[in-house]
Amino acid sequence: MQRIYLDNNATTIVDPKVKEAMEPFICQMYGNPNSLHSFGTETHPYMKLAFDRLYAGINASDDDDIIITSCATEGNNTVLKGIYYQIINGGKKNQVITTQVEHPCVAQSCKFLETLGADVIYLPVNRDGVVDADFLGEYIDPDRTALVSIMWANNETGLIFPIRELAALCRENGVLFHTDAVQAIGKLKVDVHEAPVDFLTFSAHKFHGMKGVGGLYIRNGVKISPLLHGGEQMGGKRAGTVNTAALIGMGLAMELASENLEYEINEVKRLRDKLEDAILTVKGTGVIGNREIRTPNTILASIKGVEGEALIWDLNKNGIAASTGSACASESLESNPTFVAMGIDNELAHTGIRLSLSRFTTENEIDIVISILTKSIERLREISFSSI
Ligand code: 7TS
Repeated sequence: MQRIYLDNNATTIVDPKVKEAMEPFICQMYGNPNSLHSFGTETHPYMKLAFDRLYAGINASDDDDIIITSCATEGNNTVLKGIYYQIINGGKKNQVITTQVEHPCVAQSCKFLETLGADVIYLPVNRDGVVDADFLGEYIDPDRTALVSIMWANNETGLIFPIRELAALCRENGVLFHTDAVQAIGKLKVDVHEAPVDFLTFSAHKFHGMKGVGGLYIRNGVKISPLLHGGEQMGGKRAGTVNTAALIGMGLAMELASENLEYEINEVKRLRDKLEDAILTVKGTGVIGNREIRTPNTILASIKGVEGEALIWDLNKNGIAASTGSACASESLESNPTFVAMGIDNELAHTGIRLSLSRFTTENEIDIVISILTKSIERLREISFSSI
């Protein structure tokens, strides 16, 4: 049976070119990059190239920092806890503003900061499923707000937040701004000059690099306490021996993400729209959010009368990998803040599935998915109807 992977918001295939670039650093050039001998020093030019590619990928300046982390969860924890110890703890600015739809690694870090005495505001999203600058402006208090943390694009819906405006507003008010750009890299133009963010998190496995490696961008001059203390790696901002092979692979993955951006925005979107149109021809279906303000690869569909999980199982039996919209961010779709804000009724909300494509998805695969998915929906509806 042919297997088709449509869960690219959870993780992506490693690009074979990335795998090839990493291989020499596993069993040949395996020295610790901090060692003085040639096993260590011979990795330096490759690591420098990887950093150059990461800086170019998000248009960072030479004097900004990018620290290498183990994942986006670490990057996001570093920002939130780092800001606590740098600014909030015992100071006058003790407020963090975030949204109700962040990934759990941001949401749970915020909950933890609350136990330490921080005041956290969780903004609801509007009817478009995002937060706009006017709304954020009502909550920012330059004397009290230490940090605003808002994702660039949502992992469940794909909806894109107006990061340029949100970051600019924070800059005007002297408030630090962090964005979790995990779902944006490779799908949207990410430029830290156009969008004046102070911190930005990314994770290689979401853009065809390895799992277990990511990056945190820190604007020049912005101070943050490290999460991991130890050696002097990453200029003292993140101790621990870096995963050399994974970093070198992530550098190439970032360059390939930039090179393939046009393809993603046009061709992946075309395939996504084809699948979405086919889903919408089935009676009683809905897709969350305007497709023009969604990442080009994502569909969160809702299918009346069909349990999301039952559909995932049925698709899986037929070789298709998708996920329920609730996989990461919320207990159930009925209580999903995006669904609530967008007025999606309970019955539709109960029945979500997320389909996420990548540049490795083919037209033939989409045609097969359309055929299997529409039959699955029909079959599951018959079963649920006959069991009433
Ligand atoms: N932030 C966002 C927006 C994410 O989508 C994810 C993973 C993370 C952070 C965590 O990344 P990691 O590098 O620590 O793994 N999101 C998902 C998802 O949507 N389904 O599975 C994982």
